[in-house]
Amino acid sequence: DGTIYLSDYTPYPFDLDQVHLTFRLAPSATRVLARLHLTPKGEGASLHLDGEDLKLISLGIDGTALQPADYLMTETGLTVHAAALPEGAFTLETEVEIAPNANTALEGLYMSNGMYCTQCEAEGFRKITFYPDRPDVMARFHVRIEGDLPVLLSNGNAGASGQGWAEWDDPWPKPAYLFALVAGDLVATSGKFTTKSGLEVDLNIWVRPGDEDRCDFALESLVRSMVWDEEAYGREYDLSVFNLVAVDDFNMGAMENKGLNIFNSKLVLASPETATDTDYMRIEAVIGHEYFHNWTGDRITCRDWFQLCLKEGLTVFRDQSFTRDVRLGPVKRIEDAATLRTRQFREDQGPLAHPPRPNHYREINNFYTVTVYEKGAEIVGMLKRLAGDEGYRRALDLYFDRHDGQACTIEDWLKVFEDVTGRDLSQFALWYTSAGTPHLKVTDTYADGRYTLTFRQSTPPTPGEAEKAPRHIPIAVGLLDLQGREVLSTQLLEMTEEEQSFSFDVAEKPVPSILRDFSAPVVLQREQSPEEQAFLLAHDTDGFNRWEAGRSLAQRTLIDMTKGAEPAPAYLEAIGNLLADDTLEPAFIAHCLALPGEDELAQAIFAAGGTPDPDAIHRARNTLSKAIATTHEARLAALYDALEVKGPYSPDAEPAGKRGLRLACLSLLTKLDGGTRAKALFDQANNMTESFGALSILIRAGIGQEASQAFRNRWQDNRLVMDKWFMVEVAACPPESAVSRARELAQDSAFDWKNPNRFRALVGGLTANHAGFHAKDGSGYAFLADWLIKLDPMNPQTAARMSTSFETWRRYDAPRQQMIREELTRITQTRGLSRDLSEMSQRLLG
Ligand code: HT7
Ligand code: ZN
Repeated sequence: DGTIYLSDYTPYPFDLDQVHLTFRLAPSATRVLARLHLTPKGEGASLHLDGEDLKLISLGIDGTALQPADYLMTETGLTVHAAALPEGAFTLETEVEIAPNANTALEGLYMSNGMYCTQCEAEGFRKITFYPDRPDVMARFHVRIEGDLPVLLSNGNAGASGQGWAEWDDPWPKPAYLFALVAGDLVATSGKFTTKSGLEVDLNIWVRPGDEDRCDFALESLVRSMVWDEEAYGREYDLSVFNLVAVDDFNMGAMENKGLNIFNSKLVLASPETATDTDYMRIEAVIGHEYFHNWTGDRITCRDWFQLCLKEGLTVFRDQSFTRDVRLGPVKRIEDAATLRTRQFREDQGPLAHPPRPNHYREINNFYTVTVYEKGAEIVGMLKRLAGDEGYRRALDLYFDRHDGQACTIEDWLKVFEDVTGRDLSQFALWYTSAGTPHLKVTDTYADGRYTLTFRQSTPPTPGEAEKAPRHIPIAVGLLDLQGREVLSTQLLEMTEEEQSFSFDVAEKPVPSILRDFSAPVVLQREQSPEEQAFLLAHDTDGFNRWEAGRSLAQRTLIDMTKGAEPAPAYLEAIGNLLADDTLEPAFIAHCLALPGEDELAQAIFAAGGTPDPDAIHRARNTLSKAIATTHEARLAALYDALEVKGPYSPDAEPAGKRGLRLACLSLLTKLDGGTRAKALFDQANNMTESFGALSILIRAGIGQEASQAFRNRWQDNRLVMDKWFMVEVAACPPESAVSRARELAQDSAFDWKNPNRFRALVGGLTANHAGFHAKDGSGYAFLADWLIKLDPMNPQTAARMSTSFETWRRYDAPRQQMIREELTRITQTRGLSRDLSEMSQRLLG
């Protein structure tokens, strides 16, 4: 069935040291001429090159055309028989024709608003020319571009150029997935950077004319990333130019092509009027992420796609550390851990669960997942805890020294930690090779001055993996006395057995603070009274666990409320204490005030053996918000007034934290004031954070029509702001009208469904509206399935990615399960379904 297995890996039988490519650009008939300098590693191997949707014009070796009997061409590639190959090194020459303007899948060479651009990861290069399109074949690329366009870019350093042509040389060997080409009418915002070793680098952010006034923040973020990587990891940039291009049509966030990063324009363009604080933060994080790939991805790449989390997990870990260091501080850990728990734990709980390093796949594009990225980053974080800061830095130095220029595996990565620390990491390796989230049950005893914590681990089964061996789990623990003083500062306990106890000598029975800083991606299960949770929310010295105590208290309160309980007084009182504590950072209070999301509550109810009722969850959240607002109205109103940020907008963490808390207060106050404050803020706001924040609050309260119309009128010509509008119109609207609003907007002339950002805004907006998507009559499911079927022939990657909204189907009641199964079956039975969506819908059905 086309499944590819890790155990089948074999090295490529040829070395490919140099590649010469010439592009003669034309929208419907681009010619690609390739010269590949190949040397056989042994004797008798035939030469296989990947290739899809290519029209072969000519094929030769060392200047002589090949005869039809010398090779075999199929839908997936071209094989030159061993007998037709000369002995020793040779040059293979091909010429093919491709049609970028017909490429709607946005993979390979395609067009976006008249501009040529490429996306080659994971297997897009085979749509450009015949080539060994696998990450362990690394070559030096020389590129010539011919086209009547003002800007012609490729990887590496600029070579000769003239009117209508340009040459580029990349001195660093790279796999084909890092190849890039951009050609169009573009303008640059430029800067310079000098590396620690004195290399002068030109920096350019390329955008469409008209967008150049929104590039400054991207350029500043790039410089911050370059400085940070030198300081935190000792890694310097290695070319004389770094080009970054923004495109409007892009399947993911961005791409780390060597020396020529290509970005979704929403992750580049920002001005105070058009981008929110969250947008600014994401732009900086993703610019950092792609830049950091230069070492963790480009200089050291993956041997095969099973090793994807080698580059992605490590690079996410690096970008998270960057944001924490330059911007958010400890609040960043709360955000990252919360994302992991809502999104990755959800994946682990359902039919798509897979190990961070999978051992088989049908379509690799379906494995760019939260498990590979975010759980991959958590694993790196655990390694750092086990090795210590200094051990981690030595391990990374060794990794860069030992593997520069290579295509590596997870085993190579773990070996550097073993060599540096002298530890045996064979049990730890299970984090990479096994799926699922361990559950950690904790009990405690106190007798004769000894406090004992006993942990028992178990991991629920995941598809294809019924039995789970115990993991090596680093558990950070601290102990507090009853006055809230720390009697044991943070200790790292290492659990390796199924059940294990750890004892501490303390004068009185302490309150434990377990899994500090979220030291491992596990579900902690511990009987805790609401009073103890409130105590930790008030006193824990660990920021993450302090937030976590409030979070679990809120979750317990809300789950009880779905069963008819009243809001818990202990929770309302704890929130009051928090609002009155002026020693706390506004951003931290804002995180504590935010109630768990509806999907997160559904996940928790299911994990505890229940069946979530989406409407009851929605009602409970509304009721609790109103109770918080009523109980603390005066304090919320005072905070709202005091937190106003005056003066020109800055996206820095401090004003952004204030705006975040102010909007959280506003959201609660709107439950009581009929929207007076929110309307006033919407009218007065001079920045998108407050304008969009107020709009969302008004729509959520069911009183947003006027503001929504005004917002649309003002921003109808701005693509990125209109994406926000489409999204919030559906995501925030009352659940009972979510599907009808989505249907209505799907008919709107501004709904360009072929643009992935717009599609994700509208269709993703509905799936983000938990109770709306799970409407009792199944209309949300049908809407999603209809659109996936429609998008699939056009853009299979985005269709497959969006299908993950169905992954939670087993949580719900029998009628909802049945309706989702029917929609998934309808998708699988669609004729001509892509490999992407076909694999996803089959896995989703389980
Ligand atoms: N490494 C990049 C992955 C990516 C991608 C994968 C499949 C299809 C389209 C894609 N665009 C970008 C992005 C990153 O993780 O940095
Ligand atoms: Zn990445």
